Amino acid sequence: MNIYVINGPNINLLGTREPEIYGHETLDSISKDCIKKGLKDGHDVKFMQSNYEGEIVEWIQHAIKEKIDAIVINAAAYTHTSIAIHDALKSFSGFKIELHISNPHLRESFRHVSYISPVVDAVVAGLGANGYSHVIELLADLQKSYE
Ligand code: CA2
Repeated sequence: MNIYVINGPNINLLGTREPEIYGHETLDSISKDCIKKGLKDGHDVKFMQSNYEGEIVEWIQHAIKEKIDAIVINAAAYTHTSIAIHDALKSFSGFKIELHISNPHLRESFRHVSYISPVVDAVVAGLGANGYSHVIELLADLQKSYE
């Protein structure tokens, strides 16, 4: 499978601040781990992070054009605000997983609404940074069970 792992604003700060919420791992180490685990199963995993909503929309459009098999998206704060990312994901017909490091439902009420959840196949939240590699490991099986 060709897999895009798309990360939204401030995820580049992982491992540098708020370790009690987001842990000690950096995005770089998470991405290296996922690429390695993906390769083992024959997946091509591409990691991306942007602080800009439009750039995330463009990556999703690129995934549509290139017929990428799956998108794993942690839209970060845009989860709770972005109709643009919702609309772009709706047009992507591959397998889609919304991922969060923390469980937003245990946090402030403004994090309880997701504009992403209605347009994805599955949501993974609260597994910490390990959630990324778990999802990559399970992706091929998950996709089959959702077909
Ligand atoms: O739990 C998640 O993965 C979130 O998507 C993270 C977002 C937050 O707005 C969502 O409600 C839940 C925030 C990402 C900020 O990442 C930081 C990492 C380290 C230090 C500061 C921020």
